[in-house]
Amino acid sequence: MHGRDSSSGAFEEPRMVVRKFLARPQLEGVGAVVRRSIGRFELRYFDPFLVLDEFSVTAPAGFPDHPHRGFETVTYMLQGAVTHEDFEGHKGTIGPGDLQWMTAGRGILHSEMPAAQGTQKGLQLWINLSSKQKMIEPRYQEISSKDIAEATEDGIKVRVIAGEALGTKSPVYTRTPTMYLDFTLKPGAHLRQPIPMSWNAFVYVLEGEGVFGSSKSSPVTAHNLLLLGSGDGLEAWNKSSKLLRFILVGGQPLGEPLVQFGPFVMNTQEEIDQTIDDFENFTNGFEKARHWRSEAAIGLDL
Ligand code: FJE
Ligand code: FE
Repeated sequence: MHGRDSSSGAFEEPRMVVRKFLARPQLEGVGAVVRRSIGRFELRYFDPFLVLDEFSVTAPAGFPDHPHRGFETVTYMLQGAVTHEDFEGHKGTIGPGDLQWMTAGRGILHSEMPAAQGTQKGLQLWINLSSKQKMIEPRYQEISSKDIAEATEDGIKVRVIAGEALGTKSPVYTRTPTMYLDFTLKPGAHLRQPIPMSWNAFVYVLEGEGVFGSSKSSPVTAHNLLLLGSGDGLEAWNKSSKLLRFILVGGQPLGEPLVQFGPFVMNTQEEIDQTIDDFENFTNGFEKARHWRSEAAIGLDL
């Protein structure tokens, strides 16, 4: 076969695993536990990805009122539910399998708190925005589990959060071009998934054990992040007797300077200074932060 046909899973140069990180639990927010892979000290930034957290939160722990500017947060629920409310009055609850793709742009102040008994689990990915898009109007894309595109083929199930797989496309609009695929492979299944050549891409294992890159490599278990090297696709195998579940995420690198101060991500120190000024003085997108507190924070008397 000649040329490239991304819809049929054809590619020429499989990507190998170049680095592996085990994400261990740490405390974030108020009493919440996250397994942070991207965004920790040894892996500050994997352009365009700033943070990948596998979070676990049980009331009264959570992520009360905090701001964001200059990037997007993508929250994908695995178990339980999280209620979010922001300073514009946007409020909602996302449950198992639901997705919230939030473009913070010039500024969001919000809370993200448990909405059910027991432990709420999910993934939160922070995707950087280009310098031209950092100050755009905030926007949400929310997709409930039943509306997330799914495809099944030869022992492989994919939920297409962003991008395309097995001929199925996600309706999510990505400002920084991104693919985000949730794969479940039955025992014996073999996946071949195209990835654009120039993109950075990683795998994060959620459940079971998988063989990635080369069929001879050792199996990788849950909570491991795998950075993929150059190439135009991923090969993965489930050689175990249990289900294998992992996400495959890829994005077009921005190649821009990065200055981060917590939840503010800009290109220069000047822009960060301006952002702190805007947040303290309720300007340039933070106007509504002046008189706002979340109902969650009021209820907890924070
Ligand atoms: C944040 C610390 C934080 N990972 N996963 C500092 F914890 C957060 C934050 C989150 C977060 C929220 C959810 Cl729902 C899931 C998360 C970090 O809110 F924004 C800063 N700045
Ligand atoms: Fe947040």
